[in-house]
Amino acid sequence: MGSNLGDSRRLLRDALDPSERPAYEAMAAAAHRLSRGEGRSGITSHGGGEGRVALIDRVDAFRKELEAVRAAGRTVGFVPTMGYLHEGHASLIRRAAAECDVVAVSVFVNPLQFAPTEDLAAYPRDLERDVALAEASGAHLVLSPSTEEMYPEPMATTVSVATVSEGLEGAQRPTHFAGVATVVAKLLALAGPCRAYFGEKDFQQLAVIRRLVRDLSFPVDVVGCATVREPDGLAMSSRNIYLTGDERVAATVLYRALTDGVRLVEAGERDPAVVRDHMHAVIESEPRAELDYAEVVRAGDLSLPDTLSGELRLLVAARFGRARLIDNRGVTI
Ligand code: PAJ
Repeated sequence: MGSNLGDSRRLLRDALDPSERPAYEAMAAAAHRLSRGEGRSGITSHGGGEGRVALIDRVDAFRKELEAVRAAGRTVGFVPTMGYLHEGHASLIRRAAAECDVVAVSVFVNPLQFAPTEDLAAYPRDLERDVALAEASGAHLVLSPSTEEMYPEPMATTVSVATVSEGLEGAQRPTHFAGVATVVAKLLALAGPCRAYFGEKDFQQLAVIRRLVRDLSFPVDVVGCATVREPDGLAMSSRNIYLTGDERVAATVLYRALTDGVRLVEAGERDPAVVRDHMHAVIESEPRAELDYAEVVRAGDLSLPDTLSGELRLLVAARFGRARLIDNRGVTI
């Protein structure tokens, strides 16, 4: 078997133009390593079918795998997540699989982006299910490092992105975006040149990451993907698991407020305060909702316009019991 593989690989290689042989060799070696699954340091293979996904818990192994993929002339798509994957994450992985040769997903609940009062310990986790869902959506590698593997010593370096981090979520969660920017910078450094997929669901996060990549010249194309919703409009989120039955019904008020806001703008309203106040009133009409903010900003830099024009984003945040939920919609006039 081994020598057959070797013979056929040699035959194929010899048929190629000499200039193409190194790339072919690197690709064949990477494919062989991926198909072998077990036995590599920090890597195990999962899943029963043809498309076995490699589960990697070591950051060096992850870096090497993706380097081998690129050495073979193949492109990398990367989808960073905190796990407990749902259809929103799956849509990012499917898009990456449609646009890239090899898709890597990271599953890491990043302590740096949680304040001491937030839900780090309670954040839902189910790695086995995540690996199955990632594989079914087209992923080839899942990086799932421990906290010690990601942060072997307390981080002395923090990446913080001014301006776009400051309002909205940044005002409510002052240390959050530095935690996000720091882990994303580290994950992108590990992944190397790639297309990286992020959801518009976390619109401010997407703006922070775009700015980070631009300012620090990461060799990464950031791809923003549309929000996936439940049939009643609620944006999918790992945190929806915290909602009781009544809160789950109440939480649809966020999408209703955004939809009303978009309609107002489309109907000609140009005063941001009117749109904001209307969204406030809609959310406050729901007794189970505790409003954090409702705002209309310029989509590009999240700044507050005096008069509404161009590409705009409406953003809302509210608490429903234990769950703090965010959502947003765009409108262009
Ligand atoms: P997490 O909340 O797991 O989300 C991972 C990615 O999935 C993010 O880019 C997020 O915007 C996207 N996503 C979540 N819900 C979505 C939905 N309903 N539709 C479309 N995309 C959706 O965001 C994070 O993790 C972390 O902050 C991370 C970037 C991984 C850094 O730790």
